Amino acid sequence: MNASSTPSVGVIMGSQSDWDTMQHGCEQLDRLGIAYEVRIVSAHRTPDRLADYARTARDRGLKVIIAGAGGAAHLPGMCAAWTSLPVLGVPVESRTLKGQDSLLSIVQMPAGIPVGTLAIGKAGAVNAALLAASILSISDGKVTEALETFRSEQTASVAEVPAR
Ligand code: RP5
Repeated sequence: MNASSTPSVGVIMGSQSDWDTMQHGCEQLDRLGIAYEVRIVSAHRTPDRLADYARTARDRGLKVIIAGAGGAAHLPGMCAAWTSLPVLGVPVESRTLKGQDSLLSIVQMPAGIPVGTLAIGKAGAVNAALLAASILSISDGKVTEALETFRSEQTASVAEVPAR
């Protein structure tokens, strides 16, 4: 984890069990050199922790929050209710419904309180980190550079002919 400077991204998740998914987003933030913090914050098991976290987030210097949750995934929406920072929701793949429940819980926010919803699982966690980087890049040239380098390297890594 990049702990050398004030975190600009808050990565929160509803349970320890979400870490297997959310770690991929954290690894992407590491690759881009973006400082972040990680917390377990449950909308229903630790509601006061969530309120405190989200209400103080902007004053503590956070600029974007990535929230991952599974099942009846209230966390991103409730977090967005407590802060006007951008909140990116990652639907964690649930055991029973394979994350369809998480996706629909997060994406179907009523008009007025938005949550930017990503794909279910690892792809969503990685893309949440990349989207957070895009948001930060508006006012941070170092992040812009890191993001463009990542994209160039990704492009260069794609073979033109498939291995057989
Ligand atoms: C949600 O319930 C969490 O985000 C997690 O994805 C899901 C299951 O939690 P555990 O029962 O594994 O703690 O709140």
